Amino acid sequence: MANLKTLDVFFSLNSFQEEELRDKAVVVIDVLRASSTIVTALMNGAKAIIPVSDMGEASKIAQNVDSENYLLCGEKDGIKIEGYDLGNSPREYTPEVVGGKKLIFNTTNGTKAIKKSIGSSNLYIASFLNVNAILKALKEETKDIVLICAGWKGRLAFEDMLLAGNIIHLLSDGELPDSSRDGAKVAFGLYDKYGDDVTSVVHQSNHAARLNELEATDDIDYCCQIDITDVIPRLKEGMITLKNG
Ligand code: 3SL
Repeated sequence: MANLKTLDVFFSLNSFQEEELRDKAVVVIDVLRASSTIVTALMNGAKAIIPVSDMGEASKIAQNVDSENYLLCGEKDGIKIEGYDLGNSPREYTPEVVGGKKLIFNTTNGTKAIKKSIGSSNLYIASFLNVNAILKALKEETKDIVLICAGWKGRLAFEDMLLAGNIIHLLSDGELPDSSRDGAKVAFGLYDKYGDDVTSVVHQSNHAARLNELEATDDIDYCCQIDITDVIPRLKEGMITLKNG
């Protein structure tokens, strides 16, 4: 971890100000389910994902693009938005559906966290599905690193903090770095305690309970898979594309 300066974790999209991200390398995490869906879409051949903050912004963009090449995607409170092509189950984002398309993506917390982080120096999207690929990108970074957990409506989400802790463990070979700020220490400790059994602890989280009510239990198992892909989603000029794509 030769180049690492400081390492911090913000526990929700309401727990930081945009200015705090200036000149930082940022990783946005929303395990259930926005960041897992973004990773899956790129893995399955989507050309780009345009994150938006709300329905107004999504429909403004949708009105001005060629609908053959774009899909309108996302959810509100976990439920697919009426009139959208896709919801937020990563399992909907198959190669047949998203291959070659650009996606306008609007979610309750995840895309808001991404939009709020746009002023950072580099912005990546992490999930358990691509954790080692993100590690590789972070090892090349010379900036301070901030892991942003999207959380749920301003609250902490266990699964996001768990992945943040996993990333810190991997970055530091299991030793808490001296450069860790308080948020990083908490995430590191959480992963230390629960990291041996990611799937079963994530199933016990508050967000898993919400997804169970929406009959999206299979999405939880899907999002807890470790390293099924080496895609590194990175935001550039308002679009998320593959870092080396
Ligand atoms: O909050 C979000 O961005 C979503 O990922 C929430 S949900 O998993 O679709 O409920």
